[in-house]
Amino acid sequence: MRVEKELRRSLMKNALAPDYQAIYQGKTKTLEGFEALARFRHAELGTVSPGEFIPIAEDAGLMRELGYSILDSTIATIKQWQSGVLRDHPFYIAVNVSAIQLQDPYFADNVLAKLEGANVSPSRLKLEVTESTLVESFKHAAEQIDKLRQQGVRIALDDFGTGYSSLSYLRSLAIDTLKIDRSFVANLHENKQKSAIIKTVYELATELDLSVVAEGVEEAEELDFLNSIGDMAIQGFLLARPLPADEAIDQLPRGT
Ligand code: G
Ligand code: G
Ligand code: NA
Ligand code: MN
Repeated sequence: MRVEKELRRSLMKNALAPDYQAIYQGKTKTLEGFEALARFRHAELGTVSPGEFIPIAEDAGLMRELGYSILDSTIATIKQWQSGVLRDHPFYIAVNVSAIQLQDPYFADNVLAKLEGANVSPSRLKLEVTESTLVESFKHAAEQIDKLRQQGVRIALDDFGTGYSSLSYLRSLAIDTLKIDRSFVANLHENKQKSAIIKTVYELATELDLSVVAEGVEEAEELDFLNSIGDMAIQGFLLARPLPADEAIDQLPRGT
């Protein structure tokens, strides 16, 4: 109840800025893009994790507004970086989208209008969807996704491999990127099952012309192993933590 009330108040004040976690190409270590991760910082409640406040926002009917607030922050950040420190760099920022957002028949139109209004190219934005996002109303979600992709917004299938029908989504939905869930990445160099699964997912993605992001890379051994499989992008605490916009830029390697 307390979290809900404070969320409402923060939404009204526009006080919910996401953190940004850098994503790098595994072999070259060049910057590829970022993932925006919602953060709710409150003077008394402290930092409430999205794992906690997103279900509350959904139950309270605040997810639509929260989702647009995170998109607005992200688009403002893209606009700032593309004309500043990351001028001439083809970075993107990926935003997580929940089921409720994708059922809005105007979601794609609204996102595209926001991009246009900010003079930000749709290719700068990637949206991350999970199987559970799609399960609710696949047809409606797929329509929104197709519309966004037609204009150049890219789509990643997040937490890949954790659901029970990941493969059927690959058949029926046009996407750009597979994000291999971090449960497969943790200690993969010491685990035959995990390394076999990642190799197979990588081959599948390559056959389907999808790019791959491995999530939750924490150890140098994991990175080495992933690089031995092929060209993929790497996200994880080993290379970067989620940070507020200014800090995310400050910690980039020189010459990025
Ligand atoms: O940042 P963290 O690991 O605590 O995130 C926990 C969960 O919250 C993850 O599953 C992540 O995808 C989700 N999440 C983070 N930011 C957003 C957001 O802006 N919108 C939605 N729908 N989910 C988010
Ligand atoms: O569900 P989703 O994949 O969107 O969740 C991303 C979450 O993973 C974010 O909340 C982020 O904080 C977290 N995360 C990012 N990198 C790492 C990592 O290296 N290790 C762990 N344990 N979590 C990570
Ligand atoms: Na994500
Ligand atoms: Mn994920």
